[in-house]
Amino acid sequence: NKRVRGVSVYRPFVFGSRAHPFTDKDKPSDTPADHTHRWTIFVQGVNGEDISYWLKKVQFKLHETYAHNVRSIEKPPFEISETGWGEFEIQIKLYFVPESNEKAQTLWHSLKLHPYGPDAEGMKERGDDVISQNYEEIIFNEPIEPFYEVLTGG
Ligand code: SLL
Repeated sequence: NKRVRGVSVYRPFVFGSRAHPFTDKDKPSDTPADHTHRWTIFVQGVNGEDISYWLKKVQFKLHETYAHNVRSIEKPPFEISETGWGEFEIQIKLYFVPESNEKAQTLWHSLKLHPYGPDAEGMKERGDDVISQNYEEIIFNEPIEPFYEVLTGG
């Protein structure tokens, strides 16, 4: 398969976490006593844009305190929801569609459960969700022709 020479294709996406502190009222009874939050780690398009035409699978590697801590999601939404008590680094591995012939790429995200920044106290009092997310762009340098067609709708 020939590469499209001199061409780079950029695709934006967002990855990160949102976390919600349990209150006595909304904590499910089957949740372990020491779990304080429900959280979600996600990879998604900007403004809900579909990214599944280039992203095939996302593998999230959670802390070893979680059962089956390596989890793969093969279709959107590319996300995992869990409950827990602690913050940790999550490894996120992006696998691209087979036409791309591209190797998987690894990202890291620090799961945030606790409010931070200037309004941390206010957020805590109100029980606001804690959102920590990054905008990223993946760059496909000189994609092979079939993938270039997939990317550009050719
Ligand atoms: C810490 N280094 O000590 C971190 C580790 C691990 C968080 C945090 C587990 C849940 C379970 C959970 O919240 N682990 O019981 O499955 O802060």
